[in-house]
Amino acid sequence: MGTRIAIIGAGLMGADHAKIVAEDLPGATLQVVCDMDADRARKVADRYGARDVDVNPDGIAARPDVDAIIIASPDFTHATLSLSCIKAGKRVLCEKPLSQSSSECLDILKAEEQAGERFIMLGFMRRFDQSYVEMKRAVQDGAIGRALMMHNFHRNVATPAADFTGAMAITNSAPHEFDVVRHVLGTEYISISAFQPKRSDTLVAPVHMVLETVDGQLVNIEINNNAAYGYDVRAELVGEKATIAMNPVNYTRVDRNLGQSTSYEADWRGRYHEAYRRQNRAFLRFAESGLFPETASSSWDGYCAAVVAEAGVQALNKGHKMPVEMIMKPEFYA
Ligand code: ISE
Repeated sequence: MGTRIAIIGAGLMGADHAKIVAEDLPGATLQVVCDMDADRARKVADRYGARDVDVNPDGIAARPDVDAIIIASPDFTHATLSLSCIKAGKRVLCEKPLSQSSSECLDILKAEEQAGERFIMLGFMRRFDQSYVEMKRAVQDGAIGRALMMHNFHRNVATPAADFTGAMAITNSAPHEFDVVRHVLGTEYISISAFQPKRSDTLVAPVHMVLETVDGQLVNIEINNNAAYGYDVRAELVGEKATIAMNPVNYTRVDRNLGQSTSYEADWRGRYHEAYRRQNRAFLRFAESGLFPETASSSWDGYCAAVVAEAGVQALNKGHKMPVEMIMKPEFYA
């Protein structure tokens, strides 16, 4: 039977997690697919052979036939659902963000500390992507010398919703970079500036951010949610002795008509196919053993990403640099 996993949310990411649990996670059983839309839950459950469906997300944590939970419902539900899982003593893989409010994140930190155990692993899957793994290793083993700067590009074909704003580029998309860059560099940010060029149409323009770290490094992040041509993530880390850059992830290229081309994925599920699977395997081991995986993001990392995003939105709205001010890291997360 293995570890019985419930998935809350049967949208794009919920369906992807259901697929991974059903097809690529030996030792796990897809027990329940839950969505307030019963038809949506049923469709995903039938496609991946879940044992049951549910329409009440608030009741999932307490179900005796569920051992661990993947939260993939809308962003604003993540914090409340995470708290109910901590209360029920069930381990959680929560899609990012933990919450868009840093104070809600603090409630979760408090609940975990009071429980005396870690329950939440956050779905910042890029930490499991081989390119970032190698960049982190290059920093740690000194292969590029002291890291000075990290350049990042994060481009989506189009915004997921018509009412997506520049602020949401910072609260919904950029947290991936906020998290993975501080993970690779092993540091924290002290300030953030944010700028936006003008588009000729009404679509959301790219957001360009510059962050400074406590160790005096610079981090550039371009978030372009309307890049049109494909899902494209790039990163280059500049050290004092060498640089290390991410290669485009492609298995093939086409040579034709005196030219050469490769293709882009339409979204992140293909680009991070392997990272999601590594992440979910790490989550399963966490659910089985209670030992928090070394690479994974914790609730503390979720809090850090939320603080940076809040400062980033203020920097964009006010048009000037904002400090990134976090509480001291609790001993519990050391
Ligand atoms: C989305 O929510 C994600 O998490 C994707 O990984 C990211 O690329 C996209 O920009 C977000 O909107």
